[in-house]
Amino acid sequence: ANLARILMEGKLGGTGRMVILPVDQGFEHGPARSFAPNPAAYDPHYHFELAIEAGLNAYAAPLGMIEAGAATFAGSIPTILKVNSSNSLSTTKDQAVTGSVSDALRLGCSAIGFTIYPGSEYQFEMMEELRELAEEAKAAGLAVVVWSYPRGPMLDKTGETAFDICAYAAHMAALMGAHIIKVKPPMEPLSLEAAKKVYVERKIDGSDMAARIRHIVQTCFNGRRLVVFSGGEAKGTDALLAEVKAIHAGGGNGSIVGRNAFQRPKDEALKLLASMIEVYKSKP
Ligand code: FBP
Repeated sequence: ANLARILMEGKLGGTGRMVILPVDQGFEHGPARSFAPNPAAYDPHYHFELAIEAGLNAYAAPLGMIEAGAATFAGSIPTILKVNSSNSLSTTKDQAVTGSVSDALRLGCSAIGFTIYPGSEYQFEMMEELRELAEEAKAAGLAVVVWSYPRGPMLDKTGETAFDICAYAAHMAALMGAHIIKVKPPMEPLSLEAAKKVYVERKIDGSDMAARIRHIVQTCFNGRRLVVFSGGEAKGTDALLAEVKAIHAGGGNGSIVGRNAFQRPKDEALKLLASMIEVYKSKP
């Protein structure tokens, strides 16, 4: 029922496609890097209002952000409580557990959100934490959203978003029981030597973004799980919409876009989100 709440909400309700606003960048990158480009975004209410006015499917944030808006906005839009977080002051590729299933229930959230870093020295601890929290969340009827972001000693910056690595990370999130899987848009080239051979031999098409998205969806149980793609650092409207069109053409379920939305003035953000929704409503 909680997953259905997310899928049925907003302007994309009932289409199987979704756009979600994630605002955990204050934790992950710090407040100045996140909110100074649009100071209105220091206010947690701003993000609830933006997500509601844009007609999005859900709003995802850490505990403090959801608590600060709960009294005013509870029930107005499905929320995803981000229950772990990293920060840019740390040199380790790890996340601390910063919220609980009982917090999510108390705040009327529809889901918990959890980040794993496949490839990091701490990946197994993160996966074990996810296992426990996901079991508890599902027992309470909450959906589970997993941010699967590869990083660690064997991956350079390009490797983190390489096609084979993204597919591997997405598949692991599906295996961990995620209802919604969030990865970065997959890029060329392939990263692992072994994967290069397999991908070429098995003729897995990674020639363009839509083909790569199609493969990521395939690795998430052939479309039996929902896959959404993040927006990344602020970029131009045309570049973002081109990516969204490729996600849609490749059968992805949607976008989870933070900085590209809340770092713009609100009217521009609303315009951009409306254009993204139009793409997802169109025939792929
Ligand atoms: P953006 O659209 O701003 O990229 O948000 C997506 C997101 O997953 C956030 O939820 C998270 O804070 C951020 O990206 C993490 O990015 P990174 O780990 O690459 O710094």
